[in-house]
Amino acid sequence: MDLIPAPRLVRTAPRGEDFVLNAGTSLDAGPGTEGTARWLRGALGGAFGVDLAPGAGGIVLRVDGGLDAEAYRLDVGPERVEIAGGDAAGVFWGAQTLRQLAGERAFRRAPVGGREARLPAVAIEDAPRFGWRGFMLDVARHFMPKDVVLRYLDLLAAHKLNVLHLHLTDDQGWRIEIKRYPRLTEVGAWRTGTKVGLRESTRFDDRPHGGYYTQDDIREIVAYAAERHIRVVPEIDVPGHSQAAIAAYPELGNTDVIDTTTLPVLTTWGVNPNVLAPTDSTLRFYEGVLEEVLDLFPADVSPFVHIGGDECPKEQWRDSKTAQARIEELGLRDEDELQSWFIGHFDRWLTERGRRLIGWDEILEGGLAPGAAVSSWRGYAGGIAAARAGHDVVMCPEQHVYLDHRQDGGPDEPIPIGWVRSQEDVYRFEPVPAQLAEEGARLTRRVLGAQANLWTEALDTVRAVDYQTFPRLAAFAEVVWSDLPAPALRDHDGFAARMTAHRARLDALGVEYRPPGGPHPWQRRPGVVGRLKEGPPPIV
Ligand code: TNX
Repeated sequence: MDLIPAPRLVRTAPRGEDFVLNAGTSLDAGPGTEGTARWLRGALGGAFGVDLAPGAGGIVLRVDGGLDAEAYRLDVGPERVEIAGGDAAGVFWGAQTLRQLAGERAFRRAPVGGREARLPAVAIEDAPRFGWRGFMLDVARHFMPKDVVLRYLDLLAAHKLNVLHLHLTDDQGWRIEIKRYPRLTEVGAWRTGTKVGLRESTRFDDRPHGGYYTQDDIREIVAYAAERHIRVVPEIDVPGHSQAAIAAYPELGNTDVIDTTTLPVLTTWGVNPNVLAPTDSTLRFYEGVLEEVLDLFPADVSPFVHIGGDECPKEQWRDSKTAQARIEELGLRDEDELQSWFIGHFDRWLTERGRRLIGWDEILEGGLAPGAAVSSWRGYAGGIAAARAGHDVVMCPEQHVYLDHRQDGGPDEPIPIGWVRSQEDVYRFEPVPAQLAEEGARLTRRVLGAQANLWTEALDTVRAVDYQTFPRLAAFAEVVWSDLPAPALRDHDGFAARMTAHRARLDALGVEYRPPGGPHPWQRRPGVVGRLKEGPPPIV
Protein backbone atom coordinates (compact mmCIF):
# COMPACT_ATOMS: atom_id res chain seq x y z
CA MET A 1 0.00 0.00 0.00
CA ASP A 2 3.06 2.18 0.41
CA LEU A 3 1.30 4.75 2.56
CA ILE A 4 3.12 8.00 3.33
CA PRO A 5 3.19 9.10 6.08
CA ALA A 6 3.16 5.59 7.55
CA PRO A 7 0.13 4.89 9.75
CA ARG A 8 0.57 3.57 13.29
CA LEU A 9 -1.19 0.27 12.74
CA VAL A 10 -2.14 -1.51 9.53
CA ARG A 11 -3.87 -4.88 9.45
CA THR A 12 -4.35 -6.37 6.04
CA ALA A 13 -6.77 -9.19 5.33
CA PRO A 14 -4.80 -11.61 3.14
CA ARG A 15 -7.88 -13.16 1.58
CA GLY A 16 -10.09 -10.15 2.13
CA GLU A 17 -12.02 -8.85 -0.80
CA ASP A 18 -11.26 -5.48 -2.34
CA PHE A 19 -13.72 -2.63 -2.23
CA VAL A 20 -14.66 -1.45 -5.68
CA LEU A 21 -15.25 2.27 -6.05
CA ASN A 22 -17.40 3.12 -9.06
CA ALA A 23 -20.42 5.05 -10.28
CA GLY A 24 -22.63 3.10 -7.88
CA THR A 25 -20.66 4.02 -4.75
CA SER A 26 -22.59 6.18 -2.32
CA LEU A 27 -21.29 8.47 0.40
CA ASP A 28 -22.85 8.53 3.85
CA ALA A 29 -21.53 11.57 5.70
CA GLY A 30 -22.39 11.84 9.40
CA PRO A 31 -22.61 15.10 11.35
CA GLY A 32 -19.32 17.02 11.35
CA THR A 33 -17.97 15.25 8.27
CA GLU A 34 -19.57 17.46 5.62
CA GLY A 35 -16.29 19.15 4.71
CA THR A 36 -14.52 15.85 4.12
CA ALA A 37 -17.50 14.68 2.05
CA ARG A 38 -17.15 17.78 -0.14
CA TRP A 39 -13.44 17.19 -0.48
CA LEU A 40 -13.87 13.49 -1.34
CA ARG A 41 -16.47 14.28 -3.98
CA GLY A 42 -14.09 16.80 -5.51
CA ALA A 43 -10.99 14.60 -5.40
CA LEU A 44 -12.34 11.12 -6.14
CA GLY A 45 -15.22 12.51 -8.18
CA GLY A 46 -12.76 14.19 -10.49
CA ALA A 47 -10.26 11.36 -10.64
CA PHE A 48 -12.78 8.60 -11.34
CA GLY A 49 -15.72 10.50 -12.78
CA VAL A 50 -18.03 9.34 -9.99
CA ASP A 51 -20.72 11.28 -8.11
CA LEU A 52 -20.49 9.68 -4.67
CA ALA A 53 -24.18 10.48 -4.23
CA PRO A 54 -25.57 10.58 -0.69
CA GLY A 55 -26.82 7.19 0.47
CA ALA A 56 -26.34 4.42 2.99
CA GLY A 57 -23.36 2.08 2.78
CA GLY A 58 -20.53 2.70 0.36
CA ILE A 59 -18.15 5.18 1.93
CA VAL A 60 -19.19 6.03 5.47
CA LEU A 61 -17.79 9.02 7.37
CA ARG A 62 -18.28 9.42 11.12
CA VAL A 63 -16.96 11.48 13.98
CA ASP A 64 -16.28 9.16 16.90
CA GLY A 65 -15.74 10.99 20.18
CA GLY A 66 -13.93 7.95 21.55
CA LEU A 67 -10.89 8.70 19.39
CA ASP A 68 -8.33 11.45 19.98
CA ALA A 69 -8.29 14.71 18.05
CA GLU A 70 -6.91 14.17 14.54
CA ALA A 71 -6.88 10.38 15.02
CA TYR A 72 -8.83 8.11 12.69
CA ARG A 73 -9.74 4.52 11.96
CA LEU A 74 -10.17 3.35 8.40
CA ASP A 75 -11.79 0.02 7.59
CA VAL A 76 -12.05 -1.25 4.06
CA GLY A 77 -14.25 -4.27 3.37
CA PRO A 78 -15.97 -5.54 0.23
CA GLU A 79 -19.24 -3.72 0.97
CA ARG A 80 -18.11 -0.56 2.63
CA VAL A 81 -15.31 1.75 3.58
CA GLU A 82 -15.70 3.37 6.97
CA ILE A 83 -13.69 6.30 8.23
CA ALA A 84 -14.15 7.23 11.88
CA GLY A 85 -12.28 10.27 13.11
CA GLY A 86 -11.84 11.66 16.61
CA ASP A 87 -12.91 15.00 15.15
CA ALA A 88 -13.58 16.49 11.74
CA ALA A 89 -9.82 16.74 11.13
CA GLY A 90 -9.34 13.05 11.92
CA VAL A 91 -11.98 12.13 9.36
CA PHE A 92 -10.20 14.33 6.83
CA TRP A 93 -6.82 12.68 7.45
CA GLY A 94 -8.53 9.31 7.07
CA ALA A 95 -9.85 10.45 3.70
CA GLN A 96 -6.28 11.31 2.67
CA THR A 97 -5.27 7.73 3.43
CA LEU A 98 -8.28 6.48 1.50
CA ARG A 99 -7.11 8.43 -1.52
CA GLN A 100 -3.68 6.80 -1.32
CA LEU A 101 -5.34 3.37 -1.14
CA ALA A 102 -7.21 4.18 -4.35
CA GLY A 103 -3.95 4.30 -6.29
CA GLU A 104 -2.01 6.95 -8.12
CA ARG A 105 -4.89 7.65 -10.52
CA ALA A 106 -6.75 9.09 -7.52
CA PHE A 107 -4.30 12.02 -7.67
CA ARG A 108 -5.36 13.10 -11.15
CA ARG A 109 -8.16 15.54 -11.82
CA ALA A 110 -9.90 13.54 -14.49
CA PRO A 111 -10.19 9.81 -15.18
CA VAL A 112 -7.38 8.04 -17.01
CA GLY A 113 -7.90 4.36 -17.68
CA GLY A 114 -11.39 3.75 -16.41
CA ARG A 115 -13.90 4.99 -13.88
CA GLU A 116 -13.26 2.45 -11.22
CA ALA A 117 -10.74 1.95 -8.41
CA ARG A 118 -10.07 -1.04 -6.19
CA LEU A 119 -9.18 -0.45 -2.56
CA PRO A 120 -7.44 -3.30 -0.72
CA ALA A 121 -9.18 -4.78 2.33
CA VAL A 122 -7.43 -3.24 5.33
CA ALA A 123 -7.94 -1.93 8.85
CA ILE A 124 -5.89 1.12 9.82
CA GLU A 125 -5.57 2.92 13.13
CA ASP A 126 -3.70 6.15 12.97
CA ALA A 127 -2.93 9.36 14.85
CA PRO A 128 -0.31 12.09 14.53
CA ARG A 129 2.75 12.39 16.73
CA PHE A 130 2.63 16.21 16.77
CA GLY A 131 -0.12 18.82 16.59
CA TRP A 132 2.05 21.30 14.65
CA ARG A 133 3.17 19.79 11.36
CA GLY A 134 4.27 22.80 9.42
CA PHE A 135 5.67 24.10 6.20
CA MET A 136 6.87 27.68 5.73
CA LEU A 137 6.68 29.24 2.30
CA ASP A 138 8.59 32.48 1.73
CA VAL A 139 6.39 34.44 -0.66
CA ALA A 140 8.24 37.69 0.10
CA ARG A 141 11.55 37.02 -1.68
CA HIS A 142 9.79 35.65 -4.72
CA PHE A 143 6.08 36.17 -4.91
CA MET A 144 4.04 33.05 -5.54
CA PRO A 145 0.64 33.68 -7.09
CA LYS A 146 -2.44 32.73 -5.10
CA ASP A 147 -2.92 29.57 -7.15
CA VAL A 148 0.49 28.33 -6.05
CA VAL A 149 -0.48 28.77 -2.41
CA LEU A 150 -3.78 26.94 -2.92
CA ARG A 151 -1.93 24.14 -4.71
CA TYR A 152 0.53 23.89 -1.83
CA LEU A 153 -2.37 23.66 0.62
CA ASP A 154 -3.56 20.64 -1.35
CA LEU A 155 -0.06 19.18 -1.25
CA LEU A 156 0.21 19.74 2.50
CA ALA A 157 -3.16 18.07 3.02
CA ALA A 158 -2.04 15.08 0.96
CA HIS A 159 0.85 14.67 3.41
CA LYS A 160 -1.25 15.26 6.54
CA LEU A 161 0.58 18.50 7.31
CA ASN A 162 -1.58 21.04 9.12
CA VAL A 163 0.24 24.39 9.35
CA LEU A 164 1.17 26.73 6.52
CA HIS A 165 3.40 29.54 7.75
CA LEU A 166 3.32 32.32 5.16
CA HIS A 167 6.35 34.62 5.28
CA LEU A 168 4.47 37.64 3.93
CA THR A 169 6.90 40.52 4.38
CA ASP A 170 10.62 41.07 4.02
CA ASP A 171 13.17 43.52 2.66
CA GLN A 172 12.43 42.39 -0.89
CA GLY A 173 8.67 42.66 -0.85
CA TRP A 174 5.41 43.22 1.05
CA ARG A 175 2.77 40.71 -0.05
CA ILE A 176 -0.46 41.44 1.84
CA GLU A 177 -2.89 44.25 1.10
CA ILE A 178 -3.36 46.55 4.11
CA LYS A 179 -6.22 48.93 3.38
CA ARG A 180 -5.12 51.74 5.66
CA TYR A 181 -1.57 51.78 4.28
CA PRO A 182 -1.96 51.38 0.51
CA ARG A 183 1.67 52.22 -0.23
CA LEU A 184 2.76 48.96 1.43
CA THR A 185 1.62 47.22 -1.74
CA GLU A 186 1.71 50.13 -4.23
CA VAL A 187 5.40 50.64 -3.48
CA GLY A 188 6.41 47.70 -1.29
CA ALA A 189 5.04 44.83 -3.37
CA TRP A 190 7.48 45.14 -6.24
CA ARG A 191 11.14 45.75 -6.98
CA THR A 192 12.90 46.91 -10.11
CA GLY A 193 15.07 43.81 -10.50
CA THR A 194 16.55 40.87 -8.68
CA LYS A 195 19.98 39.57 -7.88
CA VAL A 196 20.31 36.16 -9.51
CA GLY A 197 22.12 33.83 -7.12
CA LEU A 198 23.58 34.62 -3.70
CA ARG A 199 26.61 36.20 -2.04
CA GLU A 200 29.41 36.46 -4.64
CA SER A 201 27.02 36.45 -7.57
CA THR A 202 27.22 39.67 -9.58
CA ARG A 203 24.31 38.82 -11.84
CA PHE A 204 21.17 40.92 -11.83
CA ASP A 205 18.14 40.61 -13.99
CA ASP A 206 16.62 43.94 -14.92
CA ARG A 207 13.15 42.55 -14.73
CA PRO A 208 10.56 44.01 -12.35
CA HIS A 209 9.30 41.44 -9.89
CA GLY A 210 6.29 41.66 -7.62
CA GLY A 211 2.79 40.78 -6.61
CA TYR A 212 0.62 40.66 -3.53
CA TYR A 213 -2.48 39.02 -2.12
CA THR A 214 -5.58 41.16 -1.88
CA GLN A 215 -7.57 40.83 1.31
CA ASP A 216 -10.06 38.62 -0.51
CA ASP A 217 -7.16 36.45 -1.75
CA ILE A 218 -6.06 36.02 1.86
CA ARG A 219 -9.60 35.22 2.99
CA GLU A 220 -9.82 32.61 0.23
CA ILE A 221 -6.46 31.09 1.20
CA VAL A 222 -7.45 30.93 4.88
CA ALA A 223 -10.84 29.39 4.10
CA TYR A 224 -9.36 26.90 1.65
CA ALA A 225 -6.85 25.91 4.31
CA ALA A 226 -9.51 25.61 7.01
CA GLU A 227 -11.55 23.30 4.80
CA ARG A 228 -8.42 21.11 4.75
CA HIS A 229 -7.82 21.41 8.51
CA ILE A 230 -4.72 23.49 7.92
CA ARG A 231 -3.96 26.60 9.95
CA VAL A 232 -2.34 29.50 8.17
CA VAL A 233 0.14 31.42 10.33
CA PRO A 234 0.86 34.87 8.88
CA GLU A 235 4.28 36.39 9.40
CA ILE A 236 4.79 40.14 9.49
CA ASP A 237 8.53 40.47 10.10
CA VAL A 238 9.71 43.18 12.55
CA PRO A 239 11.95 44.99 13.42
CA GLY A 240 14.47 43.66 10.87
CA HIS A 241 13.70 42.39 7.36
CA SER A 242 11.47 45.43 6.89
CA GLN A 243 12.98 47.46 4.06
CA ALA A 244 9.99 47.02 1.75
CA ALA A 245 7.82 48.71 4.39
CA ILE A 246 10.42 51.48 4.86
CA ALA A 247 10.56 52.03 1.09
CA ALA A 248 6.81 52.58 1.19
CA TYR A 249 6.77 54.67 4.40
CA PRO A 250 10.26 56.13 4.98
CA GLU A 251 9.27 57.46 8.42
CA LEU A 252 9.33 53.86 9.68
CA GLY A 253 13.13 53.76 9.35
CA ASN A 254 15.92 55.31 11.38
CA THR A 255 15.61 58.73 9.79
CA ASP A 256 18.21 60.30 12.09
CA VAL A 257 20.86 57.85 10.83
CA ILE A 258 20.23 57.54 7.11
CA ASP A 259 18.10 59.17 4.47
CA THR A 260 15.36 56.56 4.38
CA THR A 261 13.56 58.32 1.52
CA THR A 262 16.12 56.87 -0.88
CA LEU A 263 15.71 53.24 0.20
CA PRO A 264 14.20 51.04 -2.52
CA VAL A 265 12.57 47.67 -2.10
CA LEU A 266 15.71 45.58 -1.83
CA THR A 267 16.96 43.77 -4.94
CA THR A 268 19.72 41.81 -3.18
CA TRP A 269 19.79 39.21 -0.39
CA GLY A 270 21.28 38.81 3.05
CA VAL A 271 21.04 40.39 6.47
CA ASN A 272 20.18 44.05 6.01
CA PRO A 273 21.10 46.95 8.33
CA ASN A 274 18.05 49.06 7.40
CA VAL A 275 15.67 48.20 10.22
CA LEU A 276 12.62 49.82 11.81
CA ALA A 277 12.98 52.74 14.20
CA PRO A 278 11.97 51.74 17.73
CA THR A 279 9.51 54.59 18.11
CA ASP A 280 5.91 54.91 19.23
CA SER A 281 4.82 55.86 15.74
CA THR A 282 6.34 52.65 14.35
CA LEU A 283 4.49 50.64 17.00
CA ARG A 284 1.21 52.39 16.14
CA PHE A 285 1.79 51.76 12.43
CA TYR A 286 2.28 48.04 12.95
CA GLU A 287 -0.67 47.83 15.34
CA GLY A 288 -2.67 49.16 12.40
CA VAL A 289 -1.22 46.48 10.14
CA LEU A 290 -1.91 43.76 12.71
CA GLU A 291 -5.50 44.89 13.27
CA GLU A 292 -6.19 44.10 9.64
CA VAL A 293 -4.16 40.87 9.85
CA LEU A 294 -6.21 39.68 12.86
CA ASP A 295 -9.36 40.40 10.95
CA LEU A 296 -8.16 38.29 8.01
CA PHE A 297 -6.85 35.40 10.12
CA PRO A 298 -9.61 34.64 12.66
CA ALA A 299 -8.48 33.27 16.04
CA ASP A 300 -10.17 29.89 15.62
CA VAL A 301 -8.26 29.37 12.37
CA SER A 302 -4.97 30.84 13.47
CA PRO A 303 -4.36 31.82 17.09
CA PHE A 304 -0.67 32.36 16.33
CA VAL A 305 0.69 35.45 14.63
CA HIS A 306 4.37 35.35 13.66
CA ILE A 307 6.18 38.65 14.09
CA GLY A 308 9.59 37.54 12.84
CA GLY A 309 12.21 39.08 15.10
CA ASP A 310 15.12 37.48 13.27
CA GLU A 311 18.34 39.02 12.02
CA CYS A 312 17.89 42.58 13.23
CA PRO A 313 21.34 44.25 13.08
CA LYS A 314 21.67 46.86 15.79
CA GLU A 315 24.11 49.34 14.15
CA GLN A 316 21.45 51.88 13.26
CA TRP A 317 19.98 51.78 16.75
CA ARG A 318 23.48 52.31 18.15
CA ASP A 319 23.92 55.36 15.92
CA SER A 320 20.42 56.74 16.41
CA LYS A 321 19.85 59.46 19.03
CA THR A 322 16.17 58.57 19.02
CA ALA A 323 16.84 54.89 19.69
CA GLN A 324 19.40 55.70 22.38
CA ALA A 325 16.97 58.11 24.06
CA ARG A 326 14.43 55.32 24.07
CA ILE A 327 16.87 52.95 25.74
CA GLU A 328 17.54 55.52 28.44
CA GLU A 329 13.93 56.44 28.95
CA LEU A 330 12.92 52.78 29.34
CA GLY A 331 15.90 52.05 31.59
CA LEU A 332 17.19 49.33 29.26
CA ARG A 333 20.70 47.97 29.21
CA ASP A 334 21.33 47.81 25.49
CA GLU A 335 19.95 47.40 21.97
CA ASP A 336 19.11 43.73 22.56
CA GLU A 337 16.81 44.76 25.37
CA LEU A 338 15.34 47.38 23.07
CA GLN A 339 14.43 44.68 20.58
CA SER A 340 13.00 42.63 23.41
CA TRP A 341 10.89 45.64 24.44
CA PHE A 342 9.69 45.98 20.85
CA ILE A 343 8.67 42.32 20.66
CA GLY A 344 7.24 42.42 24.20
CA HIS A 345 4.95 45.22 23.11
CA PHE A 346 3.40 43.05 20.43
CA ASP A 347 3.25 40.06 22.76
CA ARG A 348 1.05 42.08 25.14
CA TRP A 349 -0.89 43.59 22.27
CA LEU A 350 -1.67 40.19 20.74
CA THR A 351 -2.40 38.54 24.10
CA GLU A 352 -4.93 41.28 24.90
CA ARG A 353 -6.66 40.29 21.69
CA GLY A 354 -6.74 36.60 22.48
CA ARG A 355 -3.82 35.71 20.21
CA ARG A 356 -0.39 34.18 20.65
CA LEU A 357 2.87 35.67 19.44
CA ILE A 358 5.41 33.43 17.79
CA GLY A 359 8.82 34.60 16.62
CA TRP A 360 12.22 33.36 15.43
CA ASP A 361 14.60 32.36 18.21
CA GLU A 362 16.35 35.75 18.27
CA ILE A 363 13.37 36.93 20.34
CA LEU A 364 15.09 35.14 23.24
CA GLU A 365 17.85 37.75 23.19
CA GLY A 366 17.30 40.46 25.75
CA GLY A 367 14.53 38.44 27.40
CA LEU A 368 11.58 36.51 26.03
CA ALA A 369 8.12 38.05 26.23
CA PRO A 370 5.85 36.11 28.64
CA GLY A 371 3.36 34.67 26.15
CA ALA A 372 5.70 34.12 23.23
CA ALA A 373 6.31 30.85 21.40
CA VAL A 374 9.56 30.30 19.53
CA SER A 375 10.43 29.02 16.06
CA SER A 376 13.82 27.45 16.79
CA TRP A 377 15.74 27.93 13.54
CA ARG A 378 19.41 28.45 14.37
CA GLY A 379 19.51 24.96 15.87
CA TYR A 380 17.87 23.29 18.84
CA ALA A 381 19.42 25.58 21.48
CA GLY A 382 16.86 28.37 21.25
CA GLY A 383 14.02 25.89 21.45
CA ILE A 384 15.56 24.11 24.42
CA ALA A 385 16.07 27.38 26.30
CA ALA A 386 12.53 28.49 25.50
CA ALA A 387 11.01 25.17 26.60
CA ARG A 388 12.96 25.26 29.87
CA ALA A 389 11.60 28.75 30.46
CA GLY A 390 8.06 27.44 29.97
CA HIS A 391 7.46 28.53 26.38
CA ASP A 392 6.06 26.58 23.47
CA VAL A 393 8.43 25.71 20.66
CA VAL A 394 8.25 24.80 17.00
CA MET A 395 11.45 23.06 15.97
CA CYS A 396 12.73 24.08 12.54
CA PRO A 397 16.54 23.95 12.84
CA GLU A 398 18.27 25.10 9.67
CA GLN A 399 20.77 22.26 10.09
CA HIS A 400 17.96 19.78 9.32
CA VAL A 401 14.83 21.17 7.73
CA TYR A 402 15.72 24.20 5.65
CA LEU A 403 14.50 23.04 2.30
CA ASP A 404 16.28 25.86 0.46
CA HIS A 405 19.48 23.99 1.32
CA ARG A 406 20.81 21.68 -1.38
CA GLN A 407 19.76 18.02 -1.65
CA ASP A 408 23.05 16.69 -2.95
CA GLY A 409 26.70 17.62 -3.01
CA GLY A 410 27.11 17.17 -6.76
CA PRO A 411 27.64 19.98 -9.29
CA ASP A 412 24.16 19.73 -10.80
CA GLU A 413 22.06 21.10 -7.96
CA PRO A 414 20.39 24.33 -9.05
CA ILE A 415 21.84 27.41 -7.24
CA PRO A 416 23.33 25.36 -4.39
CA ILE A 417 22.77 26.73 -0.91
CA GLY A 418 23.77 25.65 2.58
CA TRP A 419 24.54 22.14 3.76
CA VAL A 420 23.69 18.97 1.90
CA ARG A 421 20.39 17.71 3.25
CA SER A 422 19.16 14.64 1.44
CA GLN A 423 15.81 12.92 1.71
CA GLU A 424 17.46 10.52 4.15
CA ASP A 425 18.87 13.36 6.27
CA VAL A 426 15.42 14.88 6.59
CA TYR A 427 13.98 11.44 7.38
CA ARG A 428 16.40 11.24 10.31
CA PHE A 429 15.48 14.66 11.71
CA GLU A 430 14.25 14.41 15.30
CA PRO A 431 12.06 17.28 16.53
CA VAL A 432 12.57 16.54 20.23
CA PRO A 433 16.27 16.81 21.10
CA ALA A 434 17.64 14.28 23.59
CA GLN A 435 18.32 17.00 26.19
CA LEU A 436 14.63 17.84 26.40
CA ALA A 437 13.44 14.25 26.23
CA GLU A 438 15.67 13.46 29.21
CA GLU A 439 14.13 16.25 31.21
CA GLY A 440 10.75 14.58 30.99
CA ALA A 441 7.29 14.86 29.56
CA ARG A 442 6.64 18.37 30.90
CA LEU A 443 9.38 19.79 28.68
CA THR A 444 8.79 17.42 25.77
CA ARG A 445 5.21 18.66 25.61
CA ARG A 446 6.52 22.17 25.01
CA VAL A 447 7.58 21.05 21.54
CA LEU A 448 4.35 21.66 19.67
CA GLY A 449 5.89 20.09 16.60
CA ALA A 450 8.16 20.98 13.76
CA GLN A 451 8.27 22.88 10.54
CA ALA A 452 10.19 22.64 7.28
CA ASN A 453 11.06 26.09 5.97
CA LEU A 454 11.45 27.08 2.35
CA TRP A 455 13.20 30.38 1.68
CA THR A 456 12.97 31.56 -1.88
CA GLU A 457 15.92 33.86 -2.58
CA ALA A 458 17.02 31.41 -5.28
CA LEU A 459 13.58 30.06 -6.21
CA ASP A 460 11.80 32.26 -8.70
CA THR A 461 9.15 29.85 -9.97
CA VAL A 462 6.81 27.22 -8.63
CA ARG A 463 8.87 24.66 -10.57
CA ALA A 464 11.95 25.58 -8.55
CA VAL A 465 9.87 25.50 -5.37
CA ASP A 466 8.61 21.98 -6.19
CA TYR A 467 12.16 20.81 -6.82
CA GLN A 468 13.45 21.99 -3.44
CA THR A 469 10.39 20.88 -1.52
CA PHE A 470 9.92 17.35 -2.84
CA PRO A 471 10.66 14.59 -2.10
CA ARG A 472 11.98 15.94 1.20
CA LEU A 473 8.65 17.26 2.44
CA ALA A 474 7.27 13.71 2.20
CA ALA A 475 10.08 12.52 4.49
CA PHE A 476 9.39 15.42 6.84
CA ALA A 477 5.68 14.55 6.89
CA GLU A 478 6.50 11.07 8.11
CA VAL A 479 8.79 12.49 10.82
CA VAL A 480 6.05 14.69 12.28
CA TRP A 481 3.09 12.37 11.76
CA SER A 482 4.34 8.82 12.25
CA ASP A 483 5.60 7.07 15.34
CA LEU A 484 9.18 6.61 14.14
CA PRO A 485 11.99 5.21 16.29
CA ALA A 486 15.13 7.19 17.17
CA PRO A 487 16.86 8.66 14.10
CA ALA A 488 19.58 6.04 13.73
CA LEU A 489 17.02 3.23 13.90
CA ARG A 490 14.70 4.62 11.25
CA ASP A 491 14.19 2.40 8.23
CA HIS A 492 15.07 4.79 5.46
CA ASP A 493 15.42 1.92 2.96
CA GLY A 494 11.81 1.02 3.64
CA PHE A 495 10.76 4.64 3.29
CA ALA A 496 12.70 4.97 0.03
CA ALA A 497 10.95 1.86 -1.30
CA ARG A 498 7.54 3.36 -0.46
CA MET A 499 8.64 6.58 -2.15
CA THR A 500 8.56 4.80 -5.51
CA ALA A 501 4.79 4.55 -5.22
CA HIS A 502 4.62 8.01 -3.71
CA ARG A 503 6.53 9.56 -6.61
CA ALA A 504 3.85 8.17 -8.91
CA ARG A 505 1.29 10.04 -6.79
CA LEU A 506 3.39 13.21 -7.05
CA ASP A 507 3.66 12.70 -10.81
CA ALA A 508 -0.11 12.42 -11.02
CA LEU A 509 -0.38 15.66 -9.04
CA GLY A 510 2.07 17.36 -11.37
CA VAL A 511 4.76 17.94 -8.74
CA GLU A 512 8.22 18.52 -10.22
CA TYR A 513 10.22 16.89 -7.44
CA ARG A 514 13.93 16.16 -7.56
CA PRO A 515 14.35 12.75 -9.22
CA PRO A 516 16.39 10.28 -7.12
CA GLY A 517 19.19 10.29 -9.69
CA GLY A 518 19.52 14.06 -9.76
CA PRO A 519 17.94 16.98 -11.58
CA HIS A 520 16.55 16.83 -15.09
CA PRO A 521 18.61 19.04 -17.41
CA TRP A 522 15.94 21.72 -17.25
CA GLN A 523 16.06 21.72 -13.47
CA ARG A 524 19.70 22.86 -13.40
CA ARG A 525 20.90 26.45 -13.25
CA PRO A 526 24.44 26.19 -14.59
CA GLY A 527 26.71 29.05 -13.65
CA VAL A 528 24.49 30.68 -11.03
CA VAL A 529 26.45 31.20 -7.82
CA GLY A 530 24.91 29.96 -4.59
CA ARG A 531 26.17 30.01 -1.01
CA LEU A 532 27.61 26.75 0.26
CA LYS A 533 28.21 25.54 3.76
CA GLU A 534 30.66 22.67 3.80
CA GLY A 535 30.72 19.48 5.79
CA PRO A 536 28.06 18.02 8.01
CA PRO A 537 25.97 20.69 9.71
CA PRO A 538 26.95 21.35 13.33
CA ILE A 539 24.23 20.21 15.70
CA VAL A 540 23.64 23.17 17.99
C1 TNX B 1 17.92 32.99 7.45
S1 TNX B 1 15.63 31.74 8.97
C2 TNX B 1 16.76 33.76 7.46
C3 TNX B 1 16.08 34.05 6.18
C4 TNX B 1 16.86 33.55 5.01
C5 TNX B 1 17.40 32.17 5.30
C6 TNX B 1 18.10 31.53 4.14
C7 TNX B 1 15.44 33.19 9.32
C8 TNX B 1 14.58 33.44 10.43
N1 TNX B 1 16.09 34.14 8.60
O1 TNX B 1 15.84 35.44 6.10
O2 TNX B 1 16.01 33.55 3.92
O3 TNX B 1 18.28 32.24 6.39
O4 TNX B 1 18.40 30.18 4.40
